[in-house]
Amino acid sequence: MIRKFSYEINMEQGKTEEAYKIAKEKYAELGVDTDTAIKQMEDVVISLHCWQTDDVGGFEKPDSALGGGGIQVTGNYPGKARNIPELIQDIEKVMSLLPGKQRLNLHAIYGHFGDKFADRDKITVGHFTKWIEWAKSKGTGLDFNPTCFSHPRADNGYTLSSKNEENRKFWVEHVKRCREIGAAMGKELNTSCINNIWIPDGSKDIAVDTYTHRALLKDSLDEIFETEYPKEYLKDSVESKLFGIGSESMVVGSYDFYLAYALKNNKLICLDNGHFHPTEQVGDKISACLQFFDEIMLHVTRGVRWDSDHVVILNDETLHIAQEVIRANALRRVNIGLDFFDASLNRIGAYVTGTRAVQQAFLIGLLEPFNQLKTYENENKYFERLALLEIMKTMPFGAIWDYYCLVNDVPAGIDYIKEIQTYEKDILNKR
Ligand code: RNT
Ligand code: ZN
Repeated sequence: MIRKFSYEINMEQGKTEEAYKIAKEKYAELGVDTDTAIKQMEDVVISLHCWQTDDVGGFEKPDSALGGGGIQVTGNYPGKARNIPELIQDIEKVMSLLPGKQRLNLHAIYGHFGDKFADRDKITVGHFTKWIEWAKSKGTGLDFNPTCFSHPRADNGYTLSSKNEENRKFWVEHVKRCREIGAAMGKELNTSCINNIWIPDGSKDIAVDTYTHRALLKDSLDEIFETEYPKEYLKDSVESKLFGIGSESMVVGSYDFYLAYALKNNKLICLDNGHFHPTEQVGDKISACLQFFDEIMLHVTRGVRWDSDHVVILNDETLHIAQEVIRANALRRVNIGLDFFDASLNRIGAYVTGTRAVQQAFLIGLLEPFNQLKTYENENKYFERLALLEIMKTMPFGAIWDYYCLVNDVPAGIDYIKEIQTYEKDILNKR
């Protein structure tokens, strides 16, 4: 943290507290208790996606890099994490600048492989024991993801739905091992690990035998899920997509496919809001899915035109997702993960900005006068409902957010920008 003289801190703290007091009164006029909202933020646990620190490269081999799979990272801003110690350093920096609680979401390519390469069908819990130890020491949970891309066996665009039986088996084995690793994480850490399956399978141009590919995917998943783990250790989720780079015309793991599969097989559905048509709203899917699923998983991201992984900002989409979770009173049923990667700006700054945006969206959701809005709605008072929703947009939310940061002992307002600049100068630029 940047050092400040104590009188400066006291002054700033005083101003933050004063602004909070006034804002608290404003919200109270609308029947909203800001202290309660801040308390409820304890249930907003964000699973940090480790891959923002190194452009989804992973550490299987020296100089591993993201290859294919319908996702792409652009930019070469200096300071990318080149190994696990650097990644941990970055993650800990990110965590030190975030209020609230976090978990860490690892991909299979982030194991401790040392100089002994282990192919994806050979990874074991042993490659992740150090991560488990790290998580224990931080008191945080871990989530996990098979890595079904950046690999020669994924080169022709198909993995779990491949017609090449040898390749399909290879990926089935990989995902099975990932579940075993995830279950070990959950068991050791006393908090269930979500193992989220996303595959890049699809076709750039018109595909005709979609039926067979989807049948193969179904068979692969059935085989993968044959082993059952207690849900206190492991939860499985499946992530759909509309299209990707190189899979523009057909994606095997579409929303219809996974929604049906997950429901029928008691799995979680993972909604990545970058994976739908731009006029579709993931916010609106939440109360629908929650009628049928005990829990769902989110990948909060920002889609920009054809790309699904820009740094999250506090836009209407992020807000709508958070509001719908809060309105459904479903914080404990919705697992909040992040998914963005951008190498064109300070990665750690982007990471903190994106995560804070999600946290802000949830805090705004918690500060909504939901009962009043619902009453208007029930009474067909639609002008009043609309007016109040509009009024909420100009409420002094910033003062509540700053206070929330203050009580969490993390920089409020613009202070984290300086923190990131210092980190860049002292750490990132020396890599
Ligand atoms: C890709 C999916 C998937 C990945 C990560 C790295 O479109 O969103 O979640 O981004 O597994
Ligand atoms: Zn995703």
